[in-house]
Amino acid sequence: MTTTVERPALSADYDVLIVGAGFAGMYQLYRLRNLGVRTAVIEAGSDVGGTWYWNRYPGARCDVASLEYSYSWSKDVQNDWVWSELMASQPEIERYLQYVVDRFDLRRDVLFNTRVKSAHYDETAKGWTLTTDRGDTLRAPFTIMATGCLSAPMLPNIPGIDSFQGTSVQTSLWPKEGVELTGKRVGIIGTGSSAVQAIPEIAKVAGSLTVFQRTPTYTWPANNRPLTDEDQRKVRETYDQLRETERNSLAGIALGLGGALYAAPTTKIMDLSEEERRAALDQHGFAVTRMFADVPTNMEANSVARELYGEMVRRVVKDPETAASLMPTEHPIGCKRAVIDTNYFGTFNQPHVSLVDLRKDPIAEITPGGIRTASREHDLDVIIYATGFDAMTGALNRIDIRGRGGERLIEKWADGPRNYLGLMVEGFPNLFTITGPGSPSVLSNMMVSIEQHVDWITDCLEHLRSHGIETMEPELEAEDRWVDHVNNVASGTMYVAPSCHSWYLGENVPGKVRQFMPYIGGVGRYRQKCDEIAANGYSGFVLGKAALAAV
Ligand code: FAD
Ligand code: N01
Repeated sequence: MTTTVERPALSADYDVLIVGAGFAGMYQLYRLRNLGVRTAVIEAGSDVGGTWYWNRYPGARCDVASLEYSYSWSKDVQNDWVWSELMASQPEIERYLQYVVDRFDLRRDVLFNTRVKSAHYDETAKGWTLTTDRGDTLRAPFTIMATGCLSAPMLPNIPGIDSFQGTSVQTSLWPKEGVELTGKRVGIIGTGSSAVQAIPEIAKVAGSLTVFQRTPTYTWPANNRPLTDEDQRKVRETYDQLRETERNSLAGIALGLGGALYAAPTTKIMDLSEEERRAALDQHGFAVTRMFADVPTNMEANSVARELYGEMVRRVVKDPETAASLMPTEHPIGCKRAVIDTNYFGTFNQPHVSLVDLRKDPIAEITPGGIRTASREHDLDVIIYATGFDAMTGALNRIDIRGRGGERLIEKWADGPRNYLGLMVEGFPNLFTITGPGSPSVLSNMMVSIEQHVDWITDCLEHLRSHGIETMEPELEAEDRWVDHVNNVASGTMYVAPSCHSWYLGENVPGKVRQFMPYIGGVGRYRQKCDEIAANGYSGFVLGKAALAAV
């Protein structure tokens, strides 16, 4: 059920402002309301959902089992909600969040259709002033950015992009009313997770589908399926244990439910004979490359796995030229975010689906009638941009955020994001970021990381209130140490290999400095660190009026 609410009247007395009404913002609102804290949420969209409100493209679904990619904080919700599939589709995930929001009556504190333009720290008032695109000014001592890591859509800078006379649409801004694709000549630019999910679905209805690929993708079968009563019963019996395992794991995933982020394997591909490798390929198909411990860490093992992957592409894709173009050759397996699919490669065997390999035949321009590549014009009715996001820092940098002394966050982060624990930034007191850079965030089941951050922030605010502390921000040394630690643990891994180009590194955004943004240390270890810091009276943070007055 979706309940339309009037825009709530603004108050002069907020304690905390939250920006964003996705899974993070809604759980944060719930926690703060229970503390009796006066809170408003500001959301650009017309409803809750965040990622699952904006990304409505055909085929959109999660790739972590929904029984795990769901809130754990309400046992009632956990017991009452029934997921229909192993990995739920966008409409079901959106419905789920709407159900939670209705159940706890959360909408009444959200200002929808309202985008925060600026957030400035006022040193005299010791608080934040936010302005919006609707002319609002909101003030509160604390602000929490629940603005999302994959919420700042990227449109490529291709000449003529505005000249197209047909329908242009981004997967990440897919209109609620849908896009007419039936019988149309559809072109899609990009072959990341969004495109890989969308392509097989669009091929089912389009008159023709042309895929414009710059970098081929390693993608693994989703093995999605309907969930049985037996599946649900088994999980419900051990839910508490499962959630505890998630919280202390590497990637926020417990064993045995499937999804893209599997348990760490132990066998090494380099220990297998050629015959054994072939046998593994016959048995496991594409998934073979994810089953060996040395593939993510040893370049030679990675190359062997790449050969097997290529062999698998050739087995599935009938046209040898298309198969060759679809085979990733330049980057190692595991350096980019895992992609999962349902019949991605098989889709290219359909006569109305074609691939344009942009490495051989680059896009020259968008024209009124379609896309012109170096070799020819492709006439299209619809162009879909599945071209990704300015990840992790994009949503924050699109707000004019200024801290002490008017320092701009975008300038502080000009050489890459700097913060403490991914939670707070030196020079920006009383500003929290949920799943910010420098935290496990996008390397995990995000639901686990979101809940951990919301709980930590809520406990922290309670601590500040009960100790009469007005301000909090990281010490510069603590921040520097944390940034060094985040970089050190990532160095030498596949993620930062010179041949790797990924949004984790910010390389998809022109001008963005190459820095691996999430924290690779694992959600369990990270949680422990955050808890220790809190237990030590928030070590590494400067607390209170007196300390800050001296800065
Ligand atoms: P979001 O859901 O991104 O919500 C942020 C909200 O903030 C948005 O609604 C946005 O409109 C709002 N906002 C931003 N800036 C402003 C502003 N200036 N003013 C007002 N409002 C603003 N993660 C997983 O762990 N597993 C998955 O299977 C998975 N699948 C994904 C599939 C897709 C297609 C995408 C794009 C991401 C996926 N993710 C997945 C990551 C996903 O983003 C997170 O799991 C999670 O939904 C993030 O929730 P959030 O509330 O932190 O942010
Ligand atoms: O974006 P991407 P996405 N010309 O950045 C191409 C999550 N997610 O929206 O690699 C031509 O991965 C670009 O090419 P290249 C998940 O975390 C999860 O697909 O830069 N091509 C690439 O192919 C994911 O990682 C799910 O050479 C251009 C594509 O566009 C993240 O969101 C589903 C181009 C962008 O791929 C982002 O995924 C969907 C240009 N000018 C999303 N510019 C799940 O299944 C860009 N490209 C859980």
